[in-house]
Amino acid sequence: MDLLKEINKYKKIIEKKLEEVLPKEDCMQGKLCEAMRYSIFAGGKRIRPILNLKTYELISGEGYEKALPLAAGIEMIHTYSLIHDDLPAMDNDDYRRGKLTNHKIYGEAMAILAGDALLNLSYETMVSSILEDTRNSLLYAKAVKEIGSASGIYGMIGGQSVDMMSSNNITDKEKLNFIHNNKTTALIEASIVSGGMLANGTEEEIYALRQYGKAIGLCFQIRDDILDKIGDKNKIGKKVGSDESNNKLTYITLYGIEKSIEKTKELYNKAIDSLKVFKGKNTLFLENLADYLVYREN
Ligand code: GRG
Repeated sequence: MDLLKEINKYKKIIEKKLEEVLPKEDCMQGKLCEAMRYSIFAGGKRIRPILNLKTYELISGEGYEKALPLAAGIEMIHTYSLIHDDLPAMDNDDYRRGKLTNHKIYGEAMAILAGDALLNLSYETMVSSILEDTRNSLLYAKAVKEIGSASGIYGMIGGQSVDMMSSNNITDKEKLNFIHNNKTTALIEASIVSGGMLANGTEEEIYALRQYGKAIGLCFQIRDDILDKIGDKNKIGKKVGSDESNNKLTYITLYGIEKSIEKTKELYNKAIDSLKVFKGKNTLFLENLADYLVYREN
């Protein structure tokens, strides 16, 4: 299987759906729509929505179509979090994905509104499925609850808040795990688990997906920290390997590069192990994606 070809195929599917649900640039709200579109179409990898569609396919044995509203919603949540994370009040970044950040182009007030509008549109898009596909309402509702919980105080926002309030006490392993598990892993895990929930997966299947999600979510974050430190993350304006990245509490500051690389490999094995329950089903994409996350260069 050509993983990159498959990723690109699903990226296009997701981008078509995003195009369908996002407001057009010439809308009445003017700059707001432009700002929303700017970040949504700024070249993200679409890892989370791809995982959502692929997991739905794995568990349901059907095509991805029913999961598309969830996948689009997840990408809107992810994009809003990046817009807000880049704001001066948070990370104060000038560049993201090699392009100027949203507030650098549209100003802080509009960037806040664009993030808020994406967050609301995400739930409008996902909840529409509950109303439109009434035979599967309960499954959609379960999936949306999973995504909402992983994005809020008990997930991404909770992790971000603890991260912001942390001093750089590099011995605080428990805190580092809490931050990673919530800030980054929770939404990745929910992208995977919600696909399985919409497909009406068994308890055993959902458990296995959760374990897979936890392993690749953490692996994704550690790889991100490794790339921040040594790699070319295409982050113009962010000083790779500099004091700016040294100051942050990360796996690298706690364990060093070698041990962190070892940890990503350990997590890869865990992720692959958790897929063993899907005997007879095609888990090749999820296996290859775990491999890609361990070795990714951006
Ligand atoms: C501000 C509510 C709020 C939350 C912020 C996601 C997040 C929480 C902060 C982002 C900071 C960061 C760089 C985290 C490391 C891992 C991560 C989420 C990277 C970005 O995700 P990718 O690589 O991004 O999937 P692309 O650009 O491919 O969409």
